[in-house]
Amino acid sequence: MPKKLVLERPKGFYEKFERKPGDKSNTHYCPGCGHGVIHKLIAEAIEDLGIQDRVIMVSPVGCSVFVYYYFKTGNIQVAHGRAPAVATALKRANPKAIVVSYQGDGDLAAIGGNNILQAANRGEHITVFFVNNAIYGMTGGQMAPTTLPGMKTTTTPYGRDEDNEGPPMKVSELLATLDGPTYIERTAVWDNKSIAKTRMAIRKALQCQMDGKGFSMVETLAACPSGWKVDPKNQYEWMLENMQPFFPLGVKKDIRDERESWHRTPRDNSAEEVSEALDLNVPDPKLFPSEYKKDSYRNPSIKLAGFGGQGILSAGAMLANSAMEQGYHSSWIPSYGPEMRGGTAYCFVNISDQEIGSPTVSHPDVLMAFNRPSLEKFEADVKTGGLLMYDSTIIDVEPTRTDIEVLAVPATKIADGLGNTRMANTVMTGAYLAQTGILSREAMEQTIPKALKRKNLVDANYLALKAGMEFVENQ
Ligand SMILES: Cc1ncc(C[n+]2csc(CCOP(=O)(O)OP(=O)(O)O)c2C)c(N)n1
Ligand code: SF4
Repeated sequence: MPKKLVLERPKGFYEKFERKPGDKSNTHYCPGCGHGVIHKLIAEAIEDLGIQDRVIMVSPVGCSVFVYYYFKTGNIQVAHGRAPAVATALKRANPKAIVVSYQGDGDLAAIGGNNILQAANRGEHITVFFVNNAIYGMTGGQMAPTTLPGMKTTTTPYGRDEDNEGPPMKVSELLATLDGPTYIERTAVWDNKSIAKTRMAIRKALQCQMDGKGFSMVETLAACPSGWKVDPKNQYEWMLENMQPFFPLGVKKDIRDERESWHRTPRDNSAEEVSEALDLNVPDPKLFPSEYKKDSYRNPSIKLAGFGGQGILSAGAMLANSAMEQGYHSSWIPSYGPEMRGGTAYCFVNISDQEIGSPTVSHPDVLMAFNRPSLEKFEADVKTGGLLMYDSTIIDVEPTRTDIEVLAVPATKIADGLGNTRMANTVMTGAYLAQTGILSREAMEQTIPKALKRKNLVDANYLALKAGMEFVENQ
């Protein structure tokens, strides 16, 4: 009986591509684009290897940004060039997942050059499909690190000049020199034979990860007729003539047989071990009990904002540290302006009796504004029912919100009375403690000497803390 040929979409793809209304059967790629062929080979491999329920595709920025509309797998879309870093995290958090980073040459070799280098060097257990079409396709055909000598692009209108722009980057050869990777092969999709080899290489790379053998990558030379301004009918000849000489095909590294199968196990150190290694005090939750003034003051997310040099970041760090001393979970993230003095500075602090999901704060429960631009910029972000504290010595406007609690603290004036206006941050911190009761003065007093580089300022800061607290208590 003759074999029946069945043409159907691989199960690794969605049945319908729901990217936009209308035609649900086609991808967004231009006619002749290499991405479509490579997608199909990967989708077939996922189906045949039986790993669809374990695959997480990491899609890049570039023409293949919409990978997640096509692959019926786990999907995550990431910032330009950062796929190897995100893939690293996904794999380390889910060692049983098969994590695939799909990247173009602008994404992988230009903006993400260091990302791929470090991930390969660490021997991350991920699989990278690197589509080398020698150009930035999505943005209209600029030079990529892999652009060929003499090739005209919008940024090399006279052709890539090796004296000026350097020669094309051979990423596979480069990564193959590292100890980390296990399997690296360069293939192409310019005729049936090369497509068959790419099919095999894709399967080997995925199998390498399934076997726990470490980092695998397949670089595939692919067409971008739109970027190259080449008629799709002639693209294969063009590739053979122009790409092949610079990017020799073949296996660049393959030590799968020599490598033991191994899996990275996430570190699972106890709180005591971490505290000992980092020389931290093990917090005793009973040491300084909180006396919340209101239930809404529990578990605050706080934004402190002002000019660089006002001690915004150190006030935030002191709050987060003393929360830790008191047995809370806490987080602190600084944000620096480019200037050392006088630029903007703000930080996010979370204090919680629960684990903290995300350290960033877009809508704070508490805003501490230390200058007028910060008040004007961030007042609107405070959650309804939240608390806005501002330094009324230097902010000469009043907040306008009526659905939040507002506390004007003449922090700079109080600090000036104590001999140093730069302690306004500690005054404000004291006011916050007294207003909310969330942290004890004792916990804060333990933190101050650790936070201050100049030890002669410790006593003055104790006074500033006390003065801030008394200001609120005497209201
Ligand atoms: C941070 C950042 N920088 C620049 C861009 C603009 N940008 C979008 S796609 C792209 C190049 C993509 O080229 P490549 O990785 O070769 O993929 P292709 O489009 O050829 O598939 C650039 C520079 C961006 N989106 N984000
Ligand atoms: S611009 Fe190039 S890479 Fe992008 S879809 Fe079109 S042919 Fe493919």
